[in-house]
Amino acid sequence: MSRTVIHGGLVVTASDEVHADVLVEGGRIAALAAHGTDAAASWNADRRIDATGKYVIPGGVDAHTHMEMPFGGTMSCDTFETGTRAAAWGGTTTIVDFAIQPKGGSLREGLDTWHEKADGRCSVDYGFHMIMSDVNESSLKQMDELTAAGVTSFKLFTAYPGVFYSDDGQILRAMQRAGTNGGLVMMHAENGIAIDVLVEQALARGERDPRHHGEVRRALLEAEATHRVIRLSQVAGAPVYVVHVSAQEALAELTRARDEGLPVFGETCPQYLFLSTDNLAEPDFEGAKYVCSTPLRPKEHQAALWRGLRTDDLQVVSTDHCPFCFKGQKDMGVGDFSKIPNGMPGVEHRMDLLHQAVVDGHVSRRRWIDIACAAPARMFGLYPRKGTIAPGSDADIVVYDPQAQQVLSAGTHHMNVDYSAYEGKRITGRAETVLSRGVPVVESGAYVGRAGHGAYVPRGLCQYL
Ligand code: DUC
Ligand code: ZN
Ligand code: ZN
Repeated sequence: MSRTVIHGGLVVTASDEVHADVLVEGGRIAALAAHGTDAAASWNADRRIDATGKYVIPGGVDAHTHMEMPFGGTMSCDTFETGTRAAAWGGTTTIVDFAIQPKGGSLREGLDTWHEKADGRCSVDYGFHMIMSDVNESSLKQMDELTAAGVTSFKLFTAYPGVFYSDDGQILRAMQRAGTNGGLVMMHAENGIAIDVLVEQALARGERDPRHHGEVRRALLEAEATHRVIRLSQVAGAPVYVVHVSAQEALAELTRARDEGLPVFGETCPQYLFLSTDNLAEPDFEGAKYVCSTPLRPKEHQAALWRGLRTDDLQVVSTDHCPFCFKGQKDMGVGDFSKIPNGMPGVEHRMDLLHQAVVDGHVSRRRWIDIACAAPARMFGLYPRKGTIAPGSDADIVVYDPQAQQVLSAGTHHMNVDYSAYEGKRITGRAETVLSRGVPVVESGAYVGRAGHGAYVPRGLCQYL
């Protein structure tokens, strides 16, 4: 069995910061020992990685991606191959992507389709959630089967009428079912029925630019839907996880419910922490690059989101990586913002942007690892296999250089999309070496991985309950 020692670095997990050497045997972490001790010095190894002056952190867990997702009349433009390679570049070693139940079809059919897309193509490990686009007697029953098979979370939408939308009765039934089989319902919380009215009225007034996407998807309509799904989950006696929270009013609903002691959880994404409606208002249709749902909000919301991350009212930062090229995809909505495919690229930059947040003083180093690695792993039944550095855990390890300087750009990123949402942004920090189950996928700043190394990971139940 091959042995690797990572020595001299500062091991940072959600709970600790220690100067320790890490012994990797096969694909797992075998031991940690304080740096400079006889124990660490006695380890023989085939490979030694010098992490002096670097952080040794768990590989990132991005619990919200959409590779090759058919949406808005087109397909998100990262495949599992290109998207997981970009993830590896940025120090993310596990993604959880969303398989989709076809309308009128079964959850199993959706899952099989997503397995076909991913199988043999991924650079890093992956799991699946299931989007339920047709909640009925049969699909409700299938939730039990999927939960037992390691797909333990189900996304429903109060948005996108006619596409993914579920009504309150369907949502309640799915939550009740999850309450009995241990699954976790994830909610896209925006009042899609009301939004569609506002879209129609805005277009009729001649408001057709990308910025109107943000205006019609009102913060109050996110807050209203967030309140509703929280109360439905309370009635069902089941937990709920609200995805991509962007409005401070929606966060306030989560905070209130958590103060009441309810098992409600929330995720936000880097785009809501670093970007704003100012980007949506960029001229010459450039704002389309930032069209996603929930939408970007005015800058003032960012402070509330950072505070929510510090106070644990938000537990997870995922990307909602759903890239569409500016040319040939986003431009489907020239002259009509409602036809712009919703989604933004980001899987490569989450770890770096959140490290920048450490540098900027928004979160501590350990909280960085918590929201980007440990909490998503615990939330989605992957812990402690993923999300930490401990004996027995998968050796998904990043040697992170906290001093490295980089400038984010479409010219240098590895996602298969023709723009960067963070073009020109300076970042302090960079993943230098990335191991996936002990195998190098990025080494000294070069990709050395392989499509097909990444394995499907069946997940356990939410570990927050
Ligand atoms: N929001 C997006 O912006 N894209 C994909 C799906 C979603 O809910
Ligand atoms: Zn969504
Ligand atoms: Zn999404």
